[in-house]
Amino acid sequence: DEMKTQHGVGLGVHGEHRELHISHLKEERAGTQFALADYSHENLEGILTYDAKNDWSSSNDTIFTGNDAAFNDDYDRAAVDAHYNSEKVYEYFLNEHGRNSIDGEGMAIVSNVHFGSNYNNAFWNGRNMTYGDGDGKFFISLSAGLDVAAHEMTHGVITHSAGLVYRNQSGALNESFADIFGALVDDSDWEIGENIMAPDAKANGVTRLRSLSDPNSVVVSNAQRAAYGSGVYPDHMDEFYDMPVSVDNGGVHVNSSITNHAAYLIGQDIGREKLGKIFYRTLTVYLTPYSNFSDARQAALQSAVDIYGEGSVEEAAVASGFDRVGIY
Ligand code: ASN
Ligand code: ZN
Repeated sequence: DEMKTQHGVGLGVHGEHRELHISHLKEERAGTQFALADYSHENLEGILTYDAKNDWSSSNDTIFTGNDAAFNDDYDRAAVDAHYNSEKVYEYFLNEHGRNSIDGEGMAIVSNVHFGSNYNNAFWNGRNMTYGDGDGKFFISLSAGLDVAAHEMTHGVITHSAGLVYRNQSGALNESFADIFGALVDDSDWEIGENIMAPDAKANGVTRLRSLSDPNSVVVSNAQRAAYGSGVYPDHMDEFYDMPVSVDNGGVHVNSSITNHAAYLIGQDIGREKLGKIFYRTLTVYLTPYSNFSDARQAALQSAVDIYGEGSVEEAAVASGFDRVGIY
């Protein structure tokens, strides 16, 4: 098959008009098709969007295709957003941090959409991103969230950098960096998942998944509540959930909110761009697989000193942010 870079268009989950990089796929028997395969970026293997076709395999390799360059069908929407958002996250890491893709060496960025049936989640499986369609009650298609895409892709960046082990405090840091970069990629808000909530969730007051600015304002999910007892996301070490590893890998999705909130406080002081610089350096230069919250504080302080100097206001902002959530 010969694949040639093309310009395409599509409709996003919320009806946005999207400009896309796609490919022209010439197959002798099947006729001419267009694929969500973006080969337009120099030194990048590609941004590829696959169709899981409601199967429960997250490592299929069927490229998402259409008969023309306009991906406007209802079924296309989740794929259009995964494809579009992947490119946005790629550009963020490249332009803000000089990182070329997930591994820093131009590896292909692969998303699988229409994973499973009514699946209310998205994940990084160690090699690619995978998105459920949601059940339409709690979630809509999860690829509709740029912050969700950035969260999942950051898990990939972490795999290829600090390698934070996915349990207890190192796991909560893994989750937290995914949320922090999720929030930083996604324009100006400090919320995660505000674009993927479905009507029933909103009717019950669940308007986002997590909040970096005010973690306490979000109640933990039904599934989490069963395990944690009722509760809200913590914003201070006084509220740390001491969970067994059998529960959410030791509470990685809730204790992450403590360092999330520290990042928010730092961002309030010095702005999102400097926060991103400091936390990117923290993640890619200093953190290691078993780093804990206290290590993250030290690493962020050192990163601030490296970039902005000893005694800088940026260093002070980092100290203050971690102080205020009780991490020393
Ligand atoms: N969406 C979740 C995450 O990225 C899925 C999971 O718990 N693995 O963390
Ligand atoms: Zn995650």
